[in-house]
Amino acid sequence: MKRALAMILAAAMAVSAAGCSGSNNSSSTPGSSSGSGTSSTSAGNSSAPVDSSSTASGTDETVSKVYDWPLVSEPTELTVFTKLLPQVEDFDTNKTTKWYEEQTGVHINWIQVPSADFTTQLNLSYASDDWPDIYSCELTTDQLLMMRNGGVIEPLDDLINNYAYWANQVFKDHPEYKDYLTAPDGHIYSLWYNDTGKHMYSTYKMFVKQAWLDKLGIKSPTTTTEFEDMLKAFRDQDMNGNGNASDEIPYMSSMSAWGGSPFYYLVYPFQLQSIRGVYKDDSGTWQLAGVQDGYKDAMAWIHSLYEQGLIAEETFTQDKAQFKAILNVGSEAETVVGCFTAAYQGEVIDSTAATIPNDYQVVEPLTGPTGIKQAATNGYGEFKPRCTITTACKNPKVAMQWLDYWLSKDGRIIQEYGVEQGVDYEILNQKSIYGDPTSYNRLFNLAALQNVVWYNHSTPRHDWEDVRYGAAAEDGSLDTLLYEAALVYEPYHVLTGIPALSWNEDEADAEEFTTLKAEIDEYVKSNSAAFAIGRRSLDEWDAYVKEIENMNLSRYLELVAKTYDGSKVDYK
Ligand SMILES: [Ca+2]
Repeated sequence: MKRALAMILAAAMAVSAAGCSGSNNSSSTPGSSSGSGTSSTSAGNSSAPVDSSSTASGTDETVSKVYDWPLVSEPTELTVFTKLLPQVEDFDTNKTTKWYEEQTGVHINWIQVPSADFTTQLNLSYASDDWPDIYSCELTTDQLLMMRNGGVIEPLDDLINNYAYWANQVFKDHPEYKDYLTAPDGHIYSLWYNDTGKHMYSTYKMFVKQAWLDKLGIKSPTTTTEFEDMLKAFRDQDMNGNGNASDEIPYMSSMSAWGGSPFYYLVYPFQLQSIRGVYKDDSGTWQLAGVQDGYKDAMAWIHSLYEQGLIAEETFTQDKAQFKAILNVGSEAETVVGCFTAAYQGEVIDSTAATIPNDYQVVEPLTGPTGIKQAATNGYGEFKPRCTITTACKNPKVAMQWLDYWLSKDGRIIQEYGVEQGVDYEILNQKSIYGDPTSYNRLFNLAALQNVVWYNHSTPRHDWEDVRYGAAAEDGSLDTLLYEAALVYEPYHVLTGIPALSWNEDEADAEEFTTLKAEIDEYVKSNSAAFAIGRRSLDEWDAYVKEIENMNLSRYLELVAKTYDGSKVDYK
C-alpha cells in the first residue's frame, strides 16, 4: 500500500499542477452512450428495479422504497471532506447542516477546505493514508481513477443499486447518466452534478438591438442574406440618431465573453462546430470542423462581412471588459453596437446600464445558402462526477443515503433556496420562468456571505428543471431572458456527439491527447481570425489544411475517438 500511495501522491501532484489551467480541460467529456449494458456488471442480480412494484424479497432495504428518516437508530458520525466557498460562513454551524443532522440522525465531522487551495488539498488528502468517509465535492475522472488505483475508493455500483433511491429515480428518466458515470472497467465510482439549464445546451447565440430593427421596419433576420442586409443598414444609416451616420458598429463581440466567439454562430449556417472543435459525423466518424469545406465557406462569408465594414476587428482582439465598455452606454444616442454574440444578454450587458438587457433580442440560427439551419449542442448541458465514498467508511450504506437525498427535488430546493419556507424563501403566486403557476423567491443573498445553505459545490445535484427555472418570470430579468433565448435555439439543435465525461486509463494517451488538442485548437482559432480579417488569404486554404494534417491530425482524431467513445470498448 505504501508504494501505491507514493505513486498516487506523485500523480496527484501532477493533477494539482494541471488543475490550475482551467476547469474546461477536456478530461471530461461527454458522452456518447455506448450502450447501457456494461454499466452495472458488478451488481450481479442485485440491481434492484427501482419500481415499487418489484420489491426485493425479504428486505426492507431496497431502492424500491424511499428511506425513512432518521437514517440511523443510534448515534452515527461521518467525516466529510468538502469545499468551503467564500460565500459560506461555516459548515459546522450552517443551517442546512443542523437541519440535515436532525432529519438523518447523522452527525458530520466536516473537513472544510477553502476553495482557493482546494485542488491541492484534495489531492493531498486522497494520497495520504487518512481518508474521510466521504469526499463530497467535485471530482474529475482522472482523480477517480487515481483514487481507485490507490485503494481509496471501490466501485459504488452495489451501494447505488441498493440504497440510492433518488439516483435510481433519475436513472429511470436518464439512463445515459449511468453510461456517463461508468469507468472503462465497467464500474461507477461517484455520484454526479449536472446543470441541465436549457441555456447550457447551446451557448453561441446572436442578439440584436430591437429598436434598430423597429426603426428600419424589418424583422429579426432568419437567413444569412437577411442578416447581411441588416448589418448593411446598421452601417449606412444613423441608427442611433445622433446625426453621425458613421459611428454605428453593425456587429461586434469579444472572443473572451461566454459564447462571444463569432466562429460558432456565424459558422453554423455552413458547418457544424462544437466547443471542442470536433464533432461526430453521420457515419459515426470524428471530424475536425476547422478543416471542412463548410468551414472554409463560413470563413469566406465572415471575411466578406469584414471587408464590407460589417464586423468590427476588435471582436478578435478585445477582452470582455473592453467590449462591455463599448456596449454599456448611457443613452440611445450613444448606443453604437447593432448586434453581438454571447451565451445570453447578461454575459455582457450590465442590468444597471441605461441600455437594458431586453433592448437586445435573441436572433434565431440563420439559414445558410444551402438551407442549413442549426445550432450545435452536446445534448446534456453540463455533467460532472461529484461525491464518492472511501474504503475507510465503516457505514457506506448510511453514507450513500446521506448523499443520495441531495439528488431529490426537495434536496435541490434546499440547495438553491434554503431550508425554511417563510424565512429562507417564500413561494409566490406568480408564474415561474419554467411555467409553473408558483415560483420560489429566496429571502437571503446567495452571493454574499451566508450560513443558510451549503451552496453549490458540496453535494450531488440533479438539476430538476422546474427548480432550475423556479424563480418568478419577469419581463426583461436576466434569468427570464436566459431561458427565453434558449427556447429559440432548441428546435435547431444538432448533436455533436461530445460525451459528458471522458475516461482515459492510458496516461500516455491522455497526455498526448491534451497536447495535440491544445495545439490544433489554437491553430484553428488563430487562423480563423486571420482568415476573417484577411491577414491570411483563403487562397491558402489548402496549405492551411495541410499544415493541420502535419500537426498529426489523424493521430489526434484517433485519440478523440478513444477518449470520447472508445475507452469502454478497449477495457471491456
Ligand atoms: Ca449615428
